[in-house]
Amino acid sequence: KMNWESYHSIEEIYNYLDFVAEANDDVASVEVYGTSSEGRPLKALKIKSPKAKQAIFIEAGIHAREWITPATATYIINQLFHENNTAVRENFDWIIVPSTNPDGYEYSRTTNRLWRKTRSGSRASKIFQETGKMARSVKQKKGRTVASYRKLFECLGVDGNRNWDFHWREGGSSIHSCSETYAGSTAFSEPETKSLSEYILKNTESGKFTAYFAIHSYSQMWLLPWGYTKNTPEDIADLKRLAKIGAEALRSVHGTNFRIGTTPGLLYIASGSSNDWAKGVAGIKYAYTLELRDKGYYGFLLPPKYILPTAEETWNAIKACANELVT
Ligand code: 0X9
Ligand code: ZN
Repeated sequence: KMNWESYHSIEEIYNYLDFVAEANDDVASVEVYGTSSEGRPLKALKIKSPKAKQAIFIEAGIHAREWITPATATYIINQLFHENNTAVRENFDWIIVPSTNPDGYEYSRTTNRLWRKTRSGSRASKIFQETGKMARSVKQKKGRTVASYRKLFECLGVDGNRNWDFHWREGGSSIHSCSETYAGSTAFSEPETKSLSEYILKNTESGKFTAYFAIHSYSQMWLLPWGYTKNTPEDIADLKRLAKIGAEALRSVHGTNFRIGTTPGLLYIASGSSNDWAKGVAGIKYAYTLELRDKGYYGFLLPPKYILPTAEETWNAIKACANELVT
């Protein structure tokens, strides 16, 4: 089982997904849509509703240190199976991925709390450090020195929210592997983003997905596309209208205020994000990024006592959006 009084390991989160799928095996299933760089399964919870005409996709945890986001995603799953929410659940198919970056999450839990990126390169780096030899997975180039290999392994991982193949490596992302916003050597260099994108497209075939929530922390913002440009999509008024409904529902629970705006408007230009790709490539109309609590007092280190209130208000926001989309 699960609780929302403390932050849980990826194993506990995955066990919870399995538990929910087993307890509701008529409608829910766990799908392993890929494998992380370090070999962990990438797991989604899928809910199939026979009469649903629309579907909602929710991803969390692409940034390792944003612990409140996997916790909120499991809470949303919990609520979807609460008897009070049967109607909203049955109006949609749902896919929820509580941790799209399990390697980074575990690294943040065990080694470096403020880790953000994936952990690609970590296996090869470990082999190199322990044996001085190159892993077979690393393409060896002629004339490379030991020092240049050491350099290669100095900085690991890629920003999963700069790695998507839509305006990849344009503004607000870095070509330097040590940067926190490193875009990767190619678009979709990371198994975590590549397989997630393929999984989304596979499920988008039916054209059912109308809403996409990329859940992040922190700063209490409801971010609208685009991230890669200051221009806005032509249907921005529709996106703003639904965002207002969501933010108002969110505020009504504990009084938490969310600002609504585009990423460049409220933060900075960011290209290669999942949010932009979901709208620009997968064609999901209502594609949002939510930045959960708080506004920086605790920042990423949000204490466990705030998990429940944060999850409650976020669920209420998503529920309000869902209800608005059906009626
Ligand atoms: O920079 C990011 O990736 C996100 N902020 S965070 O502090 N969680 O790292 C914001 C991304 C928003 N991007 C789009 N809406 N496209
Ligand atoms: Zn983030």
